[in-house]
Amino acid sequence: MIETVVEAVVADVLASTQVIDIHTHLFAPGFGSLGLWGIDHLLTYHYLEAELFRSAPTRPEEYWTLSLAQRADLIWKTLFVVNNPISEATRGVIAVLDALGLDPSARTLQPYRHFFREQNLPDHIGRVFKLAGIESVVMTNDPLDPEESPLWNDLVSDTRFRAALRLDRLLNQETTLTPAKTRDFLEGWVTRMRAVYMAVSLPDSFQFPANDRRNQFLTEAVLPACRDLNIPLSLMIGVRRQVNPAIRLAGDASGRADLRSIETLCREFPDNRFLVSVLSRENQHELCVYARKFANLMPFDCWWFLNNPSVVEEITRERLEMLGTSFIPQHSDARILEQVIYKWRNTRRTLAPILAKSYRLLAEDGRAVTRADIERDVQRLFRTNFQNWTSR
Ligand code: HDL
Ligand code: ZN
Repeated sequence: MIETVVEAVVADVLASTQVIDIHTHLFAPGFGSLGLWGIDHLLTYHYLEAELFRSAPTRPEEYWTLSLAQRADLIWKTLFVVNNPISEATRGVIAVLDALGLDPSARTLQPYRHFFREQNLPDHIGRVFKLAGIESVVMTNDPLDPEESPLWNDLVSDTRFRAALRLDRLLNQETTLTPAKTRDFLEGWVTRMRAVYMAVSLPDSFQFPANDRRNQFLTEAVLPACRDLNIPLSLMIGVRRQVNPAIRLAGDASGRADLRSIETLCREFPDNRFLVSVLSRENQHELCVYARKFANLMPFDCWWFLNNPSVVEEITRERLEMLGTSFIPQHSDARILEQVIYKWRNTRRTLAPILAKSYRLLAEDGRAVTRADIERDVQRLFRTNFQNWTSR
């Protein structure tokens, strides 16, 4: 295939392959108001709140006294009217409005509020998933969340929304549970949720081994439970939580972690499978090296502050160079339903030239690829790596 044809075929295969979005903060319709959607939530996304405070004189303490609609109006005026929406997160809202057939240049939110008021959620979810090219998403479910926990009692399941059991409260905060009771607790909830993996976000200071409560619960409860239930453990390492509490969800930062913790975990627990995402750009290359050492380590995604084309390109190229297609390139981390439209448009747009370049180099070195070859690679990156990792 010649150069332009390869690019076009890669773009077409990416566009026509439905992806499994392995980490989101979305909720199935049965979770009611926990599931966020619509223009006011899109605009009060914490990525945009962080940008607001850099471009408006409003202080956080004043901002938090405003209603949701007032906060959304302020963000729209500041980041979309007074300034051009050229950051990733602001341009994303424009892409969502455009994909939904709305004129993204309105000066007020009224026309968008009218549109979303007209939507019926189940149909809207179907339309949004189709526009985003996603087959299903994995939620982030916390059985210790007093708001979420009771909703599992008589939940109407929706196969487009799979569960992941999130362990942050259990592992990063004091609870009354012992390690032994925790193991039973986890096995019960994985069964109830039909969770496809367990997950925890960890600080940049995370160490394993270490003589601390988190290590004890990992060793005596979480890792044995994951092994016996045959599900992976997702480790998301490098968060520095609440460096600026005044801006709430937007107040977290990132830090370089000591990835020897992953080395020890993968080596000492060979019967466990690990999904690993690290938040610091400086940790990415060594994560690839560790993935070459341990076949029970699956690097995944360009997480949070890394989900920007300039960084995604670097991370994805080094993964392809060192791991072939044996990694999971992206998740959306969407918190508001319609965000999957722009997050997956951006991922496909960034991936296309990177994959095309890999095929061009392969052709130059003696082997041209067919469309079927490209389809096989994209299926693996977008779907089967995750399916195989979670369903052995
Ligand atoms: O801990 C996590 O799962 C992170 O993704 C946080 O939720 C973060 O606030 C976020 O939304 N990142 O995109
Ligand atoms: Zn997340």
